[in-house]
Amino acid sequence: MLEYLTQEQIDQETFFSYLLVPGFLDPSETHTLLDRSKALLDNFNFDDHPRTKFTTSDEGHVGDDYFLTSGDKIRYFLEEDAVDAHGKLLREKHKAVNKIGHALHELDPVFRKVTLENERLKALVRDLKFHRDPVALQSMVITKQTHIGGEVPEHNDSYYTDPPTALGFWVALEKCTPENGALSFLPGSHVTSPIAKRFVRLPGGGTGFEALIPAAAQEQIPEPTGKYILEACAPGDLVLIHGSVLHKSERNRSPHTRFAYTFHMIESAPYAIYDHKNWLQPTLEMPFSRILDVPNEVVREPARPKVVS
Ligand SMILES: O=C(O)CCC(=O)C(=O)O
Repeated sequence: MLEYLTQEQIDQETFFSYLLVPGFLDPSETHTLLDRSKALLDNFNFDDHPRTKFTTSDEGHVGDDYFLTSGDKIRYFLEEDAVDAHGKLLREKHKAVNKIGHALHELDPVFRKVTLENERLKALVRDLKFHRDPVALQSMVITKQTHIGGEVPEHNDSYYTDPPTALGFWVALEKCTPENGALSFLPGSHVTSPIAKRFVRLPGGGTGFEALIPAAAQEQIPEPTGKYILEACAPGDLVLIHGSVLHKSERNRSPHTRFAYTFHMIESAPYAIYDHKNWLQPTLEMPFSRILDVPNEVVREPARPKVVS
Protein backbone atom coordinates (compact mmCIF):
# COMPACT_ATOMS: atom_id res chain seq x y z
CA MET A 1 0.00 0.00 0.00
CA LEU A 2 1.36 3.42 -0.95
CA GLU A 3 1.58 6.14 1.70
CA TYR A 4 2.73 9.21 -0.24
CA LEU A 5 3.45 8.48 -3.92
CA THR A 6 0.77 7.53 -6.40
CA GLN A 7 0.86 4.39 -8.53
CA GLU A 8 0.89 6.72 -11.54
CA GLN A 9 4.18 8.27 -10.36
CA ILE A 10 5.75 4.85 -9.85
CA ASP A 11 4.58 3.73 -13.29
CA GLN A 12 6.20 6.71 -15.03
CA GLU A 13 8.70 5.69 -17.66
CA THR A 14 11.51 7.66 -16.02
CA PHE A 15 10.73 6.43 -12.47
CA PHE A 16 14.04 4.63 -12.00
CA SER A 17 16.04 7.47 -13.60
CA TYR A 18 14.50 10.44 -11.87
CA LEU A 19 11.14 11.52 -10.57
CA LEU A 20 9.72 15.00 -10.26
CA VAL A 21 7.43 15.24 -7.21
CA PRO A 22 5.61 18.59 -7.47
CA GLY A 23 4.87 20.49 -4.26
CA PHE A 24 6.78 18.20 -1.89
CA LEU A 25 7.34 21.18 0.40
CA ASP A 26 4.46 23.57 0.92
CA PRO A 27 5.00 27.32 0.34
CA SER A 28 5.56 28.05 4.03
CA GLU A 29 8.18 25.26 4.40
CA THR A 30 9.89 26.41 1.21
CA HIS A 31 10.02 30.04 2.41
CA THR A 32 11.41 28.96 5.75
CA LEU A 33 14.27 27.07 4.05
CA LEU A 34 14.97 29.94 1.66
CA ASP A 35 15.01 32.49 4.50
CA ARG A 36 17.28 30.26 6.55
CA SER A 37 19.66 29.83 3.57
CA LYS A 38 19.83 33.61 3.22
CA ALA A 39 20.46 34.01 6.95
CA LEU A 40 23.32 31.51 6.70
CA LEU A 41 24.77 33.55 3.84
CA ASP A 42 24.58 36.66 6.03
CA ASN A 43 26.63 34.76 8.65
CA PHE A 44 29.36 33.98 6.13
CA ASN A 45 32.64 35.53 7.18
CA PHE A 46 34.74 36.05 4.07
CA ASP A 47 37.72 37.42 6.00
CA ASP A 48 38.20 34.08 7.81
CA HIS A 49 37.54 32.01 4.72
CA PRO A 50 40.33 29.93 3.11
CA ARG A 51 39.16 30.92 -0.39
CA THR A 52 37.81 27.48 -1.24
CA LYS A 53 35.95 27.56 -4.50
CA PHE A 54 33.63 24.84 -5.66
CA THR A 55 33.70 23.13 -9.01
CA THR A 56 32.70 19.65 -10.09
CA SER A 57 34.97 19.48 -13.12
CA ASP A 58 37.66 16.76 -13.14
CA GLU A 59 40.50 19.24 -12.91
CA GLY A 60 39.19 21.65 -10.39
CA HIS A 61 37.34 19.75 -7.66
CA VAL A 62 38.34 21.13 -4.32
CA GLY A 63 40.38 18.80 -2.12
CA ASP A 64 41.70 20.99 0.63
CA ASP A 65 41.19 20.51 4.34
CA TYR A 66 38.34 23.01 4.53
CA PHE A 67 36.41 20.87 2.04
CA LEU A 68 37.52 17.43 3.32
CA THR A 69 36.52 18.18 6.92
CA SER A 70 33.20 19.80 6.05
CA GLY A 71 31.13 16.59 6.37
CA ASP A 72 30.10 17.39 9.94
CA LYS A 73 30.03 21.17 9.62
CA ILE A 74 28.26 24.03 7.89
CA ARG A 75 30.77 25.62 5.54
CA TYR A 76 30.77 27.92 2.54
CA PHE A 77 32.17 27.31 -0.95
CA LEU A 78 32.60 30.13 -3.41
CA GLU A 79 31.52 30.56 -6.99
CA GLU A 80 34.58 30.23 -9.22
CA ASP A 81 34.14 33.69 -10.67
CA ALA A 82 33.42 35.49 -7.41
CA VAL A 83 37.07 36.00 -6.45
CA ASP A 84 39.99 37.23 -8.56
CA ALA A 85 43.43 35.63 -8.83
CA HIS A 86 44.62 37.58 -5.77
CA GLY A 87 41.74 36.38 -3.59
CA LYS A 88 39.88 39.69 -3.82
CA LEU A 89 36.12 39.43 -3.61
CA LEU A 90 34.49 40.67 -6.80
CA ARG A 91 30.94 41.00 -5.44
CA GLU A 92 29.10 41.16 -2.14
CA LYS A 93 29.91 38.13 0.04
CA HIS A 94 26.36 36.75 0.14
CA LYS A 95 26.33 36.84 -3.66
CA ALA A 96 29.69 35.06 -3.89
CA VAL A 97 28.82 31.70 -2.29
CA ASN A 98 28.05 28.79 -4.63
CA LYS A 99 27.03 26.34 -1.93
CA ILE A 100 26.72 25.75 1.80
CA GLY A 101 27.46 22.23 3.11
CA HIS A 102 27.66 19.49 4.19
CA ALA A 103 25.84 18.81 7.50
CA LEU A 104 22.83 21.11 7.30
CA HIS A 105 20.52 18.11 7.74
CA GLU A 106 22.12 17.33 11.11
CA LEU A 107 23.20 20.67 12.52
CA ASP A 108 20.66 23.21 11.36
CA PRO A 109 17.22 22.78 13.01
CA VAL A 110 15.36 24.18 10.00
CA PHE A 111 16.96 21.78 7.52
CA ARG A 112 16.86 18.93 10.03
CA LYS A 113 13.09 19.30 10.32
CA VAL A 114 12.49 18.69 6.59
CA THR A 115 15.10 15.92 6.36
CA LEU A 116 15.42 13.74 9.45
CA GLU A 117 12.24 14.77 11.26
CA ASN A 118 9.88 14.69 8.33
CA GLU A 119 7.16 12.01 8.37
CA ARG A 120 6.27 12.84 4.74
CA LEU A 121 9.84 12.08 3.70
CA LYS A 122 9.78 8.78 5.59
CA ALA A 123 6.53 7.80 3.89
CA LEU A 124 8.07 8.64 0.50
CA VAL A 125 11.16 6.55 1.29
CA ARG A 126 8.96 3.61 2.29
CA ASP A 127 7.05 3.93 -1.00
CA LEU A 128 10.21 4.20 -3.07
CA LYS A 129 11.74 1.02 -1.62
CA PHE A 130 15.10 1.99 -3.11
CA HIS A 131 16.87 1.13 0.14
CA ARG A 132 16.35 -1.19 3.07
CA ASP A 133 17.89 0.96 5.77
CA PRO A 134 18.84 4.29 4.22
CA VAL A 135 21.04 6.97 5.76
CA ALA A 136 21.49 10.60 4.78
CA LEU A 137 25.15 11.41 4.39
CA GLN A 138 25.52 14.99 3.21
CA SER A 139 23.40 18.01 2.45
CA MET A 140 23.90 21.30 0.65
CA VAL A 141 22.20 24.49 -0.32
CA ILE A 142 23.23 25.30 -3.87
CA THR A 143 22.63 28.95 -4.68
CA LYS A 144 23.53 29.29 -8.40
CA GLN A 145 24.23 32.97 -8.04
CA THR A 146 23.07 35.50 -10.62
CA HIS A 147 25.22 35.88 -13.76
CA ILE A 148 28.12 33.71 -12.49
CA GLY A 149 26.35 30.66 -10.98
CA GLY A 150 28.64 27.77 -11.91
CA GLU A 151 27.81 25.12 -14.49
CA VAL A 152 27.59 21.57 -13.08
CA PRO A 153 28.88 19.33 -15.88
CA GLU A 154 27.36 15.94 -16.73
CA HIS A 155 27.93 13.49 -13.88
CA ASN A 156 26.30 10.87 -11.71
CA ASP A 157 26.39 10.64 -7.92
CA SER A 158 26.64 6.91 -7.23
CA TYR A 159 30.16 6.37 -6.07
CA TYR A 160 29.81 6.02 -2.30
CA THR A 161 28.94 2.35 -1.77
CA ASP A 162 29.43 -1.10 -3.21
CA PRO A 163 27.01 -1.72 -4.80
CA PRO A 164 26.20 1.87 -5.79
CA THR A 165 23.06 2.94 -3.93
CA ALA A 166 22.98 6.74 -3.90
CA LEU A 167 19.70 8.56 -4.37
CA GLY A 168 19.66 12.36 -4.60
CA PHE A 169 16.87 14.43 -3.06
CA TRP A 170 16.89 17.85 -4.66
CA VAL A 171 14.30 20.46 -3.67
CA ALA A 172 13.84 23.72 -5.57
CA LEU A 173 13.62 26.66 -3.17
CA GLU A 174 13.10 29.10 -6.04
CA LYS A 175 11.72 28.88 -9.55
CA CYS A 176 14.13 26.92 -11.78
CA THR A 177 14.11 27.77 -15.46
CA PRO A 178 16.32 27.12 -18.50
CA GLU A 179 17.72 30.64 -17.94
CA ASN A 180 18.84 30.23 -14.32
CA GLY A 181 20.30 26.73 -14.58
CA ALA A 182 17.48 24.22 -14.04
CA LEU A 183 18.64 20.59 -13.85
CA SER A 184 18.47 18.27 -16.82
CA PHE A 185 18.58 14.49 -16.88
CA LEU A 186 19.40 11.70 -19.33
CA PRO A 187 16.67 9.12 -18.70
CA GLY A 188 17.88 5.51 -18.81
CA SER A 189 21.54 6.45 -18.40
CA HIS A 190 21.61 4.70 -15.00
CA VAL A 191 21.53 1.48 -17.01
CA THR A 192 23.35 2.41 -20.22
CA SER A 193 26.21 4.51 -18.84
CA PRO A 194 28.37 2.54 -16.43
CA ILE A 195 29.99 4.35 -13.55
CA ALA A 196 33.56 4.57 -14.80
CA LYS A 197 35.20 6.67 -12.09
CA ARG A 198 34.61 7.91 -8.58
CA PHE A 199 35.66 10.86 -6.52
CA VAL A 200 38.06 9.78 -3.72
CA ARG A 201 40.64 10.93 -1.22
CA LEU A 202 44.07 10.38 -2.76
CA PRO A 203 46.77 8.55 -0.77
CA GLY A 204 49.12 11.55 -1.13
CA GLY A 205 46.48 14.01 0.10
CA GLY A 206 43.71 15.92 -1.57
CA THR A 207 41.09 14.41 -3.84
CA GLY A 208 40.83 13.12 -7.35
CA PHE A 209 39.05 10.65 -9.56
CA GLU A 210 39.77 6.92 -9.36
CA ALA A 211 39.04 4.80 -12.43
CA LEU A 212 36.65 1.92 -11.81
CA ILE A 213 37.40 0.34 -15.16
CA PRO A 214 40.76 0.24 -16.98
CA ALA A 215 41.49 3.15 -19.33
CA ALA A 216 41.42 0.87 -22.41
CA ALA A 217 37.99 -0.46 -21.47
CA GLN A 218 36.79 3.07 -20.77
CA GLU A 219 37.48 3.96 -24.37
CA GLN A 220 35.09 1.19 -25.42
CA ILE A 221 32.20 2.69 -23.46
CA PRO A 222 29.77 4.12 -25.98
CA GLU A 223 28.93 7.80 -25.69
CA PRO A 224 25.64 8.23 -23.87
CA THR A 225 22.76 8.34 -26.28
CA GLY A 226 19.31 9.80 -25.90
CA LYS A 227 18.12 13.27 -25.15
CA TYR A 228 18.52 15.25 -21.97
CA ILE A 229 15.26 16.41 -20.45
CA LEU A 230 15.31 19.79 -18.75
CA GLU A 231 13.00 19.93 -15.75
CA ALA A 232 11.78 23.40 -14.94
CA CYS A 233 10.60 23.38 -11.31
CA ALA A 234 8.46 25.49 -9.04
CA PRO A 235 9.56 26.31 -5.49
CA GLY A 236 8.86 23.29 -3.25
CA ASP A 237 9.15 20.71 -6.06
CA LEU A 238 11.34 17.71 -5.28
CA VAL A 239 13.38 15.80 -7.83
CA LEU A 240 14.57 12.31 -6.90
CA ILE A 241 17.77 11.52 -8.78
CA HIS A 242 18.91 7.92 -9.18
CA GLY A 243 22.58 7.86 -8.20
CA SER A 244 23.69 6.49 -11.54
CA VAL A 245 21.65 8.72 -13.81
CA LEU A 246 23.57 11.37 -15.76
CA HIS A 247 22.49 14.90 -14.93
CA LYS A 248 23.84 18.42 -15.24
CA SER A 249 22.96 22.09 -14.94
CA GLU A 250 24.08 25.05 -17.02
CA ARG A 251 25.70 28.24 -15.85
CA ASN A 252 23.26 30.77 -14.48
CA ARG A 253 23.60 33.82 -16.73
CA SER A 254 20.31 35.30 -15.60
CA PRO A 255 19.58 37.99 -13.01
CA HIS A 256 17.71 35.40 -10.85
CA THR A 257 19.31 33.14 -8.25
CA ARG A 258 18.38 29.45 -8.21
CA PHE A 259 18.47 28.25 -4.61
CA ALA A 260 17.98 24.51 -4.05
CA TYR A 261 18.37 22.22 -1.02
CA THR A 262 19.79 18.78 -1.74
CA PHE A 263 20.92 15.75 0.22
CA HIS A 264 22.07 12.27 -0.71
CA MET A 265 20.75 9.03 0.72
CA ILE A 266 22.57 5.68 0.56
CA GLU A 267 22.01 2.13 1.73
CA SER A 268 23.74 1.19 4.98
CA ALA A 269 25.63 -1.95 6.05
CA PRO A 270 25.22 -4.86 5.76
CA TYR A 271 23.26 -4.17 2.56
CA ALA A 272 26.00 -1.99 1.04
CA ILE A 273 29.58 -1.23 2.01
CA TYR A 274 30.74 2.34 2.42
CA ASP A 275 34.20 2.87 0.93
CA HIS A 276 36.96 4.23 3.17
CA LYS A 277 38.36 6.17 0.19
CA ASN A 278 35.26 8.34 -0.20
CA TRP A 279 36.03 12.02 0.33
CA LEU A 280 33.23 12.13 2.89
CA GLN A 281 33.77 10.01 6.01
CA PRO A 282 31.41 9.69 8.97
CA THR A 283 32.81 10.58 12.37
CA LEU A 284 32.21 8.93 15.74
CA GLU A 285 30.42 12.08 16.87
CA MET A 286 28.34 12.30 13.71
CA PRO A 287 27.61 8.95 12.08
CA PHE A 288 25.39 9.05 8.99
CA SER A 289 21.78 9.74 9.93
CA ARG A 290 19.21 6.92 9.73
CA ILE A 291 16.04 7.84 7.87
CA LEU A 292 13.58 5.07 8.71
CA ASP A 293 12.52 3.99 12.19
CA VAL A 294 11.87 0.48 10.82
CA PRO A 295 13.86 -0.65 7.74
CA ASN A 296 12.07 -1.55 4.53
CA GLU A 297 11.57 -5.30 4.24
CA VAL A 298 12.04 -5.38 0.48
CA VAL A 299 13.62 -3.19 -2.17
CA ARG A 300 12.24 -2.48 -5.59
CA GLU A 301 14.21 -4.01 -8.47
CA PRO A 302 15.72 -2.79 -10.74
CA ALA A 303 16.51 0.09 -8.40
CA ARG A 304 20.09 -1.10 -8.27
CA PRO A 305 22.21 0.46 -10.98
CA LYS A 306 24.59 -1.40 -13.24
CA VAL A 307 27.80 -2.19 -11.33
CA VAL A 308 31.09 -2.07 -13.12
CA SER A 309 34.33 -3.25 -11.53
O1 LIG B 1 21.95 21.91 -8.34
C1 LIG B 1 22.67 21.67 -9.31
O2 LIG B 1 22.81 22.46 -10.23
C2 LIG B 1 23.41 20.36 -9.39
C3 LIG B 1 22.96 19.37 -8.38
C4 LIG B 1 23.56 18.02 -8.57
O3 LIG B 1 24.19 17.71 -9.54
C5 LIG B 1 23.34 17.02 -7.54
O4 LIG B 1 22.67 17.32 -6.53
O5 LIG B 1 23.85 15.89 -7.73
